[in-house]
Amino acid sequence: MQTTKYLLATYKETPADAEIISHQLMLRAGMIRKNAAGIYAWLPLGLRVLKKVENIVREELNRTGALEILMPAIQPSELWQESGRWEQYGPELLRIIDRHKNEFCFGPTHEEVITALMRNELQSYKQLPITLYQIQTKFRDEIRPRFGVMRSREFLMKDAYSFHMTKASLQETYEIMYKTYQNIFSRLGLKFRAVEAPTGTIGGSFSHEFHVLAESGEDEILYSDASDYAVNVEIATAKAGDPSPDGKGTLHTARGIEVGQVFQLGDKYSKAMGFTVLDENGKAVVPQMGCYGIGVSRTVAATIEQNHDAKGIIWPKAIAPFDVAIVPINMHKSERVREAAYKLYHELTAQGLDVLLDDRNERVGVMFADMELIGIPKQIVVGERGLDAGTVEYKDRKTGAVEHIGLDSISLTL
Ligand code: 5CA
Repeated sequence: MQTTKYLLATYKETPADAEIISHQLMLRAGMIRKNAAGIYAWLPLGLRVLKKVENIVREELNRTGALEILMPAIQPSELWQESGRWEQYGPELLRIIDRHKNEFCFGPTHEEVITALMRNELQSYKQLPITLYQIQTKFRDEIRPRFGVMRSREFLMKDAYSFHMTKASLQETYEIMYKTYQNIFSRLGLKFRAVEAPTGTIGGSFSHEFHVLAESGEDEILYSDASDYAVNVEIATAKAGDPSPDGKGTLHTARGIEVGQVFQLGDKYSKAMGFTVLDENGKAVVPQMGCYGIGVSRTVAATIEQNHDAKGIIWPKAIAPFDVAIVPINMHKSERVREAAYKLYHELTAQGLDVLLDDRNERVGVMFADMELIGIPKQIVVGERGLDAGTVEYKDRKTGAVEHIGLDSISLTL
């Protein structure tokens, strides 16, 4: 991609209404734009990152054998009446009335829809266990949408639902999903903690949240300094300084951003909605259910909270919008620089890399500042002086370290 053909919508000023760094940087880098309170458009640069997160989530879910589907965003009230949540959910549920005066809602989550779907599709124990998932836009009419896409009203979620004949089978899938979440957040390059959690409006008996550790996090967690034990303070019986309940280490507090949550729902929805399958003896059994969510759009913001400096975003390699930026110095005056920059651009692109060539007729300082703001992990600077020596500058966004690398071998470095 060349910047002159791209929508590089960066700006220098810190937006007045953005309180936390990820929100400020997502606006300044030209990733998102506000449409209404808690409702955002994703610009090309932001969407590249969102899609990369989505793809890592999809790859890891597919690896477990979970099946991707796409359910409707708009859901009929009848299903929510069956589960009892039409009354329970309160004003966070955006209710819609159609021209025939039928009531609907914009789905904040999909337990009702998936249960209604599966009670028609699944008849026999032979079809279970099964896990289905989707990556889809949700709407929650949050009382206080804030921090950009971190706590928005419209957001992208991966939600997965599993169905089982026994509690043991549910436990098995729950553990696989837990492990899968660890893989996903590790691949994203995040520092995170799995935390015992309250079940809230989703319900069920047992739950873990996955928290990206960050000062701006809305949740407080207690974690052991000597084991994996951690708990959301909302349900903790211990406090900071106490010995960890697992007998290992001492508890400390930290702040976290909840990027995912897994639940053992038991038969809450299957029972309320009259869903049964036949077991080996032909007896009707109410399936056990689990559900597993990841806030895909929130994860993008959480990643920035952990990966930035005074100059801007520092993307982890796995989800960077571009792998490398080429910054030619005075390309519009030097044919030699232009030629070398384009040659490199075509070579690296052919190599399968996402390359951004800054071909604007701008001062080099402006180009550097933009590439740093949008957080491209590697920068290649092509200039007359380097070319005299047959080299380019290869700069690491995170450390700022610069290497002079032979023009002929740069493609091997990446
Ligand atoms: N049905 C289950 C998961 S299958 C569910 O809805 N779980 S949830 O309520 O925990 O939401 C899943 C994830 O969506 C959360 O962990 C969080 O990362 C994200 N999320 C929830 N509310 C918002 C919001 N207002 N803005 C951005 N992300 C959100």
